[in-house]
Amino acid sequence: MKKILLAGLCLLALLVPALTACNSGGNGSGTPSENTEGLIVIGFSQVGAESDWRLANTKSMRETFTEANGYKLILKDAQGKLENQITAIREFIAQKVDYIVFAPISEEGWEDVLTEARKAGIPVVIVDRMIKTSDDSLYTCWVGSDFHKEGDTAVAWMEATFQDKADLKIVHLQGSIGSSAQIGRTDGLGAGADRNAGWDVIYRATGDFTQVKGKEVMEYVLKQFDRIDVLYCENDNMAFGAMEAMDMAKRTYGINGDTQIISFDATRAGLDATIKGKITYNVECNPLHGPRVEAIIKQLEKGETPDKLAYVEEVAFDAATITQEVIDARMY
Ligand code: GYE
Repeated sequence: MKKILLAGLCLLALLVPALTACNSGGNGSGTPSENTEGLIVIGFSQVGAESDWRLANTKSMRETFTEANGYKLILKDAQGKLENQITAIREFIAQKVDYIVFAPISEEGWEDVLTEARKAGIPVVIVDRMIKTSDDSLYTCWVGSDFHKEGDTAVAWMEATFQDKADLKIVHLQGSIGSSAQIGRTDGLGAGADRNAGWDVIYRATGDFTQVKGKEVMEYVLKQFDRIDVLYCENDNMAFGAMEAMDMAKRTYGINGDTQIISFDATRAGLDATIKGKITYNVECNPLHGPRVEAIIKQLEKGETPDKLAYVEEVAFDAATITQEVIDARMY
């Protein structure tokens, strides 16, 4: 028995340095539990699967961080819960992954776990949404969208389009409260309503970025209000849900209807609805972050310093001018 134990220990002593040496991930040295020889180990904590945008984002990460490309991707779906995301990051630290990548569910709540990651010497790349912290040494860098700009783009279009209207009844369907995407898009409308005396936000509620909740909220809203000029909807999936509710209630929407829908994401399905005139204006949010995160990791592997903050270029689509070619060229 003793002999077996001794032999086991000797084997372990031989293996540990070998595994550590093979684990080429630069700063984050260690021994992840699975067989990762020669691969860079990425722990990626994803928000969930709430929308088409999110599915496209997960796909982009999976397609980029393949073993053929030299990576071992450990992807954890937090199912929309902050505590799951924190647990996932703690697991990545315990596993000694080479890089932690995460899309924060909300902006607050990261100081403790990121301090632990920093102590463990594991670089942290934030993707998509942002965190709120007074200590930006808690993360290596961030890449994602300018959500305030997205909100401002939508509102600038509203100001130009509805300038002749004395008053505007607006329903505001918000994304998951506390997420950067919600905060930026909501702030845009808030500033627009402050500037334009005739704008009246008659109802505001969250639909959590999902089609089901978008529909549910809209069913309630339609019972309360006969006149809705604008539905400012913080993503395509909630807009699809709201459209279902409006169809059922026999309310008209779109360029020829009573309610103009403004949406965000401009996914392929969102643009299909835009070219059909169901969504009047759709602000793009690009989910294809896999290659962007990979470019950052390549820089870090070479000892270079990536930009602390990198914003993705985005445009917006008007039902009046969008073309089928734009939709056909879309990757998501
Ligand atoms: O707009 C929404 C998703 O954070 C940009 O999250 C992302 C948002 C996106 O669920 O559809």
